[in-house]
Amino acid sequence: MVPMKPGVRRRASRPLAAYDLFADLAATPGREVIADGAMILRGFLRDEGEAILRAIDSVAARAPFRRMVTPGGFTMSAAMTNCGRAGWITDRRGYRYTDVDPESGRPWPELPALFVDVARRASAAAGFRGFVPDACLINCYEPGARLSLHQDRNERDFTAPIVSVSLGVPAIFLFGGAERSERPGRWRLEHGDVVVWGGPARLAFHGVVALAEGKHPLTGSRRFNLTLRKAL
Ligand code: MD3
Ligand code: FE
Repeated sequence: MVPMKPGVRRRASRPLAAYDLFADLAATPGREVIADGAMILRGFLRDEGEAILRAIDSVAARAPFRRMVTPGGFTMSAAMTNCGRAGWITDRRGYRYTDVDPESGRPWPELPALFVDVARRASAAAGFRGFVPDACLINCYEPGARLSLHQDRNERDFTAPIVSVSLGVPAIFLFGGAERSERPGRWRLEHGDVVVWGGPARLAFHGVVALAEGKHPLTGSRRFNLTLRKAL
């Protein structure tokens, strides 16, 4: 038997695997719990921002950022690209993962080893075991760009967490509940902050408020977000 820390309650039955240490790790300084299963790791990658931005540049050299069209015909305000075995796209036919970049017909660039390592370290810091991403969506926000409330549902396995990395100009992140109608909470995410979303938070509604004007020494007026996922 593993002795239980006093004051830490665990579920009698664990509904979702690989998430059993969440409550203990949430008590670490610099951690903020958004909801059960969703944890901010403040400044987790502050010292690695430049290296991650260089890796984003090398992905974008082979698969340039582009603004995609939703099935309803709207052009998204954030520009996106992907790396990994699967890349998330949207067009008039729907939202889905593809193994090739539709703009070039070539496979998406490989996941940089640094991104795989970041996903492993961050998910472990939030108590999720064995997370290996195969997809990374990279979002680029200019002032005014936003992401309306949505769920991430195009992945096959909802037991895997999602790791998101914020770089550049800070943004206000919206975190709602299981229903779109639930009024979302607001969380400011800054350069180097990482959020891990899993367990009961995996299918929560979320979005990003229109980016304010700002200046960051490494990205100028822009914000980048990496979303590391297990898509396949
Ligand atoms: C909460 N991107 O690309 S990832 C997205 O800042 C997306 O660009 C946001 O949402 C951005 O789909 C932030 C944060 C995120 C990702 C998945 C989640 C939050 C989540 C899944 C469940 C709950
Ligand atoms: Fe999302």
